Amino acid sequence: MENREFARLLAETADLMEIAGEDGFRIRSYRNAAAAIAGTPARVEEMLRNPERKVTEIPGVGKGIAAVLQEIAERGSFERRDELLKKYPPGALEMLKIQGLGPKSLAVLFSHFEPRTIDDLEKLCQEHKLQDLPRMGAKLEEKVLRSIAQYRKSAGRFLLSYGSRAAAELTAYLGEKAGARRVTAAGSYRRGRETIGDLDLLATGVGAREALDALAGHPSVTEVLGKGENKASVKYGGEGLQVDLRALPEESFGAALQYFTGSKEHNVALRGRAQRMGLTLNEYGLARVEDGARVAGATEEEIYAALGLAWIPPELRENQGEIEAAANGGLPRLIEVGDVRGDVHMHTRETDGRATLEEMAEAGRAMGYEYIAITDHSKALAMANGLDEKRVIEFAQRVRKIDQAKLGIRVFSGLECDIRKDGAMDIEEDALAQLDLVIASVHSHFSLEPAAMTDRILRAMESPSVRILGHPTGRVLLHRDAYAYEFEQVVKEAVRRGVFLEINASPERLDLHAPLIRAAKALGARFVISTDAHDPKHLANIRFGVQMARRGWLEAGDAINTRGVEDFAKAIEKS
Ligand code: DGT
Ligand code: CA
Ligand code: CA
Ligand code: ZN
Repeated sequence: MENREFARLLAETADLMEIAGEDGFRIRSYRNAAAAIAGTPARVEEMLRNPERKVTEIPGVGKGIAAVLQEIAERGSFERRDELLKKYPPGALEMLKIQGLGPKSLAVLFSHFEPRTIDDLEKLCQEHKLQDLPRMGAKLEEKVLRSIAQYRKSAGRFLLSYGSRAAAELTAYLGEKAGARRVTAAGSYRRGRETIGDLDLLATGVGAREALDALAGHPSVTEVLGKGENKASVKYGGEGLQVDLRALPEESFGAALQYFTGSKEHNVALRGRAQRMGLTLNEYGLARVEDGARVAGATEEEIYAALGLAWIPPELRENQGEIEAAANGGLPRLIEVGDVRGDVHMHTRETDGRATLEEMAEAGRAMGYEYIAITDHSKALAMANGLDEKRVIEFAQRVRKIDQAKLGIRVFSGLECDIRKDGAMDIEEDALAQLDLVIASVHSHFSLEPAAMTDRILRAMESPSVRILGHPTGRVLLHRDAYAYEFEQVVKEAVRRGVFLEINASPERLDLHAPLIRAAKALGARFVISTDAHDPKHLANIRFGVQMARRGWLEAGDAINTRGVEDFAKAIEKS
């Protein structure tokens, strides 16, 4: 079992304890332990098995939690959790995922009504029952209804980053256990969609059949949904990601990869093209209709070529004009991870990050970057210990003094400055002017009327120091929708003022998303791709941001942080 799985069970139980109105100290100890376990590099499962190690070495894990972890490792749950799950309806954990309903509100709700499922909760809101309860009103009912709709849309989907960990783990495992030489991930995962419904794996060549059996034996596989000659389907991990593994002969690998990469819309359009050329395309290959003679199938390249097309990168396969572009030499030369020369949005211990400036610089250097920008939070984010004017100035001076040659990487002094409700910047202009790079971000009041939100962001960009609009739509995947505003108007203003739009590579955000990236590019926008790292290891998330940029048809030149350090410095000079 993975650390995050242990952490999830603890955090979930803490929520239930809070609904039950239990002692705050105990609840906190569960939450702290959950956070520590999620962030610890050592594997809890391993530590529990190894007599020379103790889980109590993890800060925040005492004897009590250690016993709980032991129980989880043995049977996947623990006594306290089971008791609480019995006390509350089965839908309670789901209801906790609904925005606007914290444990405290749920406690009140449960003491007056008996909703057992999300559907019951929805009905209570529609019948305006929440309004009768203390500190709840019509606004909350609306918010909960919106959030339920959002929850239903996202239920059963998984973050791309989760798919990525699962794919890496399973591919390595199948190689080791079954000697499978070639296991490749297809489906929405390969297309780099920000969330995936399930994970589609293909095995070809040596060990492919054996891989079907081996998959069922993986320690994180909780259920085998089906297993046949050529296919196995399983549930993986505590949240039940479905994994489909298909075994294929070598000669149809390209056709199968093409077929199972999708998207369905792309495939339908491609098959139409094949038909018009007297060909038929399926997961086994491309063949002539008249005599069934095989034309292509071993590689994707030969299939696309036989259809008169350049090979189309998976990220573009959404039937959004990529087939036409591939036919007439109009495909973009998509940006690649290696093009990125600096990461320009990250946090340190100064606010809510985990590492020091020097550690982040070292991590940036290890990524092969020429530069980074440290962009901690501003004071409006009091919970994150955001910087006030005085600390902003001190920080800028500190960066000026550090020995950049010794660090081996250029460090820009920056700030992720909150945009207040009225559009004012959270930090005085004089202090902002001392910094190399200011990102303006919305972190509060997400549900303003669209017109007010538009004005708010437009006003923020009036600050001459602002160079980047951070995570421009504010969405949090599977959790919170984008806030509404006049995107086009904001982009036009950003273009006019030389403000770059962020493609935030944090796996929970991936904001901007592809259609908006493409729309913004058409309006002349330029971008930065940055990770918003709160830990040195988050810098590796850049690849998800790059994948999003690729889905938005971006080339290297469209992102400012593909430039060398001097050019980048010039691009962020204040107007
Ligand atoms: P997901 O899993 O919801 O994130 O999205 P996909 O795109 O991975 O969809 P999935 O797993 O149902 O199928 C994987 C690919 O296989 C899909 O992108 C295209 C192909 N495929 C599956 N079923 C069909 C089908 O009935 N017709 C066509 N044309 N393609 C299909
Ligand atoms: Ca899939
Ligand atoms: Ca599938
Ligand atoms: Zn932010």
